[in-house]
Amino acid sequence: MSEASAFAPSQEEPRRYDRLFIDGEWVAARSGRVIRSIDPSTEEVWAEVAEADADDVDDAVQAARRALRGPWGGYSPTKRGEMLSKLAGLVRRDARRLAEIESRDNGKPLRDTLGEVQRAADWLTFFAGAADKINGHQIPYRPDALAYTRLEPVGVVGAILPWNSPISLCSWKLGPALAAGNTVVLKPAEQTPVSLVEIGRLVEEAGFPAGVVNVVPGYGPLAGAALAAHPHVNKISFTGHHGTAAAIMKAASGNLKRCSFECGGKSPYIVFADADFERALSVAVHSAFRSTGQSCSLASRIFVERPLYEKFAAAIAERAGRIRVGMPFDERTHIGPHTSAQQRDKTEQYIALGRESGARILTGGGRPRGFPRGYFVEPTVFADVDNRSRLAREEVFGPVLAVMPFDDEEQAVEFANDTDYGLVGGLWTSDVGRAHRVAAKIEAGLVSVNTFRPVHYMLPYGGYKLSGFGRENGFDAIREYTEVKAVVVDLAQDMP
Ligand code: TXE
Repeated sequence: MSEASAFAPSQEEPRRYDRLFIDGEWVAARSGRVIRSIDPSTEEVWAEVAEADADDVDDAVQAARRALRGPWGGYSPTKRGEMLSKLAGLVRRDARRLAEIESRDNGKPLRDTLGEVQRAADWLTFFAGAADKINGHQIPYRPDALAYTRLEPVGVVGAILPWNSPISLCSWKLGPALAAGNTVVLKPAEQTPVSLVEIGRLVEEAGFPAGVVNVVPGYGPLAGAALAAHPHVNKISFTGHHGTAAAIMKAASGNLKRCSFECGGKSPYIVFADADFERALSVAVHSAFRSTGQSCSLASRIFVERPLYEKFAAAIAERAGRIRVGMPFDERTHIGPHTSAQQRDKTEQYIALGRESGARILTGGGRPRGFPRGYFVEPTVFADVDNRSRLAREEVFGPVLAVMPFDDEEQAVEFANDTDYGLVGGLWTSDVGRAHRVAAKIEAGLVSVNTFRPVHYMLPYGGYKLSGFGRENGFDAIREYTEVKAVVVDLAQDMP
C-alpha cells in the first residue's frame, strides 16, 4: 500500500462482529451496543464488535460453570491435550488471517503479528503436551495410610487481556487453564477485541464442548469489573496496569478468588565494560523499541559502565534514528503506530517530562514526518537520565529509552533494583562470576545474561513487586490453575 493510498479516507465499511461467544452459541449482546475498533494507523473505525456488559458476563460465567460439570469434566487429560492441539493447528492454519486482523486492531507490523500468532500456536502445543503430565504425588504420611495429592482444576477462570499482544497473551492463559481442566471466560481489551472473537470461532471449530471457552469483548469498568466481582468465577488471570490489578483484587475479594497478575515493568539492561559491545548494542535497540515500546518486558532503562557510556549512548541513538516507523502492512516497516491515541499521548507526556528534567535527548522526541494520521511517535533516546526521575521510574509503554551511566557492579545492581517493578532484567558481561552474582541480586522474575527477554513457553514468566504475582508459561503456570487436594486413606485394620 503506498503512503498516499493509505491516508486517503477509506471507502470500506467497518467489519461487523455482532455476536458474543457464550455457551457454544453466537449470541447478540443484551445491550445491543457495539465497540468501535480503530485502526491505529489510519484512525478510522475498521470493525464494530458486540459489546458485553455485566448481564452477558453473567451468562458466560454460568455457561462456564455448567461446562465444568458437563462432558468437559469427564474428558481424560489426554483428550484435553488433543483438543488443545487441534486448536493450535487451527491457529497455525489461519495464521495469516489472524495476523492481519491483529495488525489492523493493534497497529503492529504484519511481520511481528505473524510471529506472535505462530508463537501462540506453539504455546498451545506446549500446554497440549502438558495436559496429561499434571501429576499429584504420594506422601509417606504413615505406614498404615495411603496419602496422595490430586491437582484439580480451580474452576471458572476469568481471563482479562490487554491490547498489546492479544492472541499471544490469550494462549498464555488459555493453554494452562484448559490443560488443567478449567473453563474460561475471555474478556478481550476494548481496543483490540477482534482477534479473540476469531479465536472463539476456532474454539468452536475445534469442537470444544459448549461453555468451555466463552468470549465477551467489553469495557474494563463494565465487563471486566463484572467478571472480577462475579461470585462464580474462581480465578482471575490478568495482564495490564497494576492499578487495574489492584481494583480487580478488591473486586475479587468477595469470594476470595485466586488471582495472577502480570503488570508490566521498567526493565534494567546493564552493560558492563567487558561486554560484547556489538551484540549488546543490537539487542538493546531491538529490545527497547520493538512493538513501539508497548511490551511489558522491553529494556527501558539501559545502564552502561562509565568507560563505555558515551560511545554506547551515541551508537544506540544512531541505530534508533534508523528504525523505520511506518504502516503495519508495509514490509519495510520496523515499528508501527501506538495502539491508541491514549498511549501515544502518554508517550508524548513522558517525552515532555524527560525534556523538562534536563535529560539529554539524543534522537527522536517528535512525530515522524509523512503521517498526517495515525498514532506514530519517533523512537526516542534520552541520555543522562536521573534514575529517580519519573521518566526512569514509570512505565512509558512507548518507544522511549533512558540511558544512564554507572561506576561499578554494586552501583549497577543498586540502580537496577531501585524501581517499583520487577519483571525482567538483563546484563552483559564476559565475567562468569559477575554474571551469576548480579543475576542473583536482580529483583525480577526473568533475568538474562548476554541475551535479553528470552520469553518462551518453557520458561516461567512473572513479576516481583508492582509487576505482579503468579507465573505464566512453563509448568509453573499449571500451578496457578490447579487446586491441590490431599487425600488420606486409612489402611489400618485395627480400631485406633
Ligand atoms: O490498562 P488496563 P490500559 C500498562 C501500560 C499502559 C497502562 C495503561 O503501562 O500504558 O498499563 O493501559 C481491563 N476491572 N499495561 O489502561 O486498564 C481492560 O478492559 C476489570 C501493561 O489499557 O489495565 C483490559 O482488558 N478489568 C500491560 C485490561 O484490563 C478492567 C499491558 C487491561 O487494561 C478494569 C497493558 C476493571 N476495573 C497495559 N479496568 C502489560 N503487562 O503488558 C480495565 N480493565
